[in-house]
Amino acid sequence: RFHPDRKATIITAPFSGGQPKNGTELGPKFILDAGFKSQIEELGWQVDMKHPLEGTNYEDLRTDEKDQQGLKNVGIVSDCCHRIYKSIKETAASGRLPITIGGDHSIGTGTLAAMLEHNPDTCVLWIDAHADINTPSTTESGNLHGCPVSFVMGLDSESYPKEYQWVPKVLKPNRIAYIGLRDVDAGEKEILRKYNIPAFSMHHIDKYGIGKVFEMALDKINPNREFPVHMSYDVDAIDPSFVPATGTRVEGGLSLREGLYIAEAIAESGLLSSLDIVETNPLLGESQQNVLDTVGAACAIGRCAMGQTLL
Ligand code: 4U7
Ligand code: MN
Ligand code: MN
Ligand code: MN
Repeated sequence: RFHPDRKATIITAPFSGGQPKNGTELGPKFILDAGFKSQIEELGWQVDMKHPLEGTNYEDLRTDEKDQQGLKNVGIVSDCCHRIYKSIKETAASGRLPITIGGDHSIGTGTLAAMLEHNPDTCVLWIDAHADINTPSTTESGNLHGCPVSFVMGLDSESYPKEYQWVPKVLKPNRIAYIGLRDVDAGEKEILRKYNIPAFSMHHIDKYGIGKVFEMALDKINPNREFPVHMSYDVDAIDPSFVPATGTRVEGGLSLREGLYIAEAIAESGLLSSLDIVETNPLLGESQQNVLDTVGAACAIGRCAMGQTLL
């Protein structure tokens, strides 16, 4: 069991440069205003905070233009990820469990790089409607929140912009598993197949049930349940009827209970070593209730992963 002394650090990542919509940068504020820190403290964790993006003005610099390579906002995304990376490395080195609150999922490059350098045995559960494994050559949108996994894997590395050269290529394809997929680009499917990356889609969840799928995912990447697990949780994995305030909604997602079950199960395993909760966009709800539901779900994911419903 990792982190028996229950010390965690909330790392805020108010960032939207990995995708084109305003508001993702407000995720951390809404989640914290909903009482997230004290909710985790009530579970017996000692919690402190880090704000590695303080003093930046990425929102003013974000554009919707593609560079010659077809990528958007490479400079700010790389800078942001590097700050997150340093902050998480420090946090993990001090023996605390980093909980990174986004922000869009482009920050995943920073978290993955930090946790895999901290412990190269780390394996990854990527909970998402999307595979986020586009490379600069396969991405059609040019939005870097669709690419965070590829950079740390070093896929198509000859196509990387110079800004990304600091990223260590530390993630092996047999150390990441996906749960919740239902919108995967053709180029991404090819990558998943080519590297034989374990990917559990909504189809598998319907077929086997979420309990079995969770076990199957861990069996692939962590068969002896010995390695620490980084869980990167994109709230769009959960169906938009429960989590409407997010930028890339895809129908037919996890029920709220299935989504929380995944977080509870990782807590139950005792293997969690770090957690991202990303892609909450409080400006995208059509009503106040939509925003409350989404922020509430993001907080619940965090509480469940940190042990709330363990009896
Ligand atoms: B998220 C997409 F084309 N694959 O690359 C892309 F469908 O972090 C979506 O999972 C990426 O929300 C979604 O732009 C990124 C698209
Ligand atoms: Mn997604
Ligand atoms: Mn994502
Ligand atoms: Mn999204």
